[in-house]
Amino acid sequence: MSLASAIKEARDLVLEKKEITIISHIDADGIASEAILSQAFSRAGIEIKSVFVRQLEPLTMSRVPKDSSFKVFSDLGAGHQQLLEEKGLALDEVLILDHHISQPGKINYHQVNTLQYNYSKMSASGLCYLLAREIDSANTDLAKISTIGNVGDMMAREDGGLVGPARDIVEDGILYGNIEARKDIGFYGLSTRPVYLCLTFHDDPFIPGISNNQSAAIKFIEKTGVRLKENGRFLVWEDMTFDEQKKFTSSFIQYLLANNVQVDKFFIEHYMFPDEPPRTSLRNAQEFATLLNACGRWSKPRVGADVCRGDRGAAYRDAQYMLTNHRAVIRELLEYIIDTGVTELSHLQYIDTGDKYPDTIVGIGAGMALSKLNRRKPILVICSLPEEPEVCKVSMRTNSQMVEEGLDLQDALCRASQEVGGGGGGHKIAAGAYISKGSEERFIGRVNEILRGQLHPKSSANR
Ligand SMILES: [Mn+2]
Repeated sequence: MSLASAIKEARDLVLEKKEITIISHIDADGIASEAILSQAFSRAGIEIKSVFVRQLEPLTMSRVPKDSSFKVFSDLGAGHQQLLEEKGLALDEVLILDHHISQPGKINYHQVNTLQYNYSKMSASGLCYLLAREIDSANTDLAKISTIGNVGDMMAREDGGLVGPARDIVEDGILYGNIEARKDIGFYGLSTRPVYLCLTFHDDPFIPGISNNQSAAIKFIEKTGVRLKENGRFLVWEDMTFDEQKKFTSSFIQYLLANNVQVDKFFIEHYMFPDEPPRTSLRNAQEFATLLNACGRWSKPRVGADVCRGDRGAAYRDAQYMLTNHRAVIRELLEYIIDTGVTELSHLQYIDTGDKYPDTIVGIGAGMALSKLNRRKPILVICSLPEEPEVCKVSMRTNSQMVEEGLDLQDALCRASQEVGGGGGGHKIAAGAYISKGSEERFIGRVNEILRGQLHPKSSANR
């Protein structure tokens, strides 16, 4: 069956229902998924309820209501079908829309999974959008939310933009008029971050002499002749005139060439939202996704979903507050890692942050710390989980240079965690795992060996 016909089947399934409970994940993709489904279903006259969970486990399953409503699981469910069975959910009560690896149980639930169609570059919010559009072709306004989810789940990370069906969804948004796709300099924060900070914080690829060096970044901008400030306020990329952007870009390219850095890696496709106010986090997919992630990580996914649904009052204020808080804690974690120092092994560096920081942000902090440490050694951060004292969470980050040289963190963490009875997943550049307390040392040693094997595949040390 093709994806299109699977989506049609899913539509027939939901359209005959009167009440639906949406169960979704708390990250940007899960929040976007819920915001898309809730709107598509309500517009079709279906009564809806939503539940957000951090992950499906016996404990969180209790939040899935035992009632007559049809259950739609988005951005989760595929890997935990056994839990749905244990909950007593019957075959005709469930639809799963997911992009994670499926673990079939005894009941063969209705499932649409991107992996069934070999689409590894589209996440759950992509599937939710396709379903929404199948329910009513007028739902193309939701392509924007889907694009936020796809970008938030790093689907655009490896190819300089979204590709395949996720890119087709962008096209719907362009036609509708609420997305603008623009190939531009690959800075994060085009709408809210002063350009000199975009330069300072840009560390992958690393800009020699400029990354992590604020005064050099300011000097560079001054040299290009574009305005650094206007009326005492630092300019963000979007504030600059087209001519200034052109001028900046050509100086930047010259600088990269002079420093032997591959230029094309610095240009990516951005997804801008012309219907949102300039200089806000709502203005482009990357920053909007960060806003949603901040809501999820501070246990307020519903606030993020309300912002997706258009709330620019209380929900937007709360979301902005969480974003500010989110950034402050990440900055604190970053300082903690740098001040405390990491332990270096031959092929990685690690630190245990214990229970000092929430496990939901250690990965981000690790990624930011990496550029200030030895960039050739991936960073591994271990932290404990307050609700699960038997388990540690591991987050690991590297950069595109090291991925190009052969590193694959997902492979390393999956293999090493399985050997100690845990589990892992993620991407080549960023991955995570859960392991049992007490196995940390053995686990880290194994990850180090696997990374060595990835970099030196022919060496005899790699078995
Ligand atoms: Mn996802």
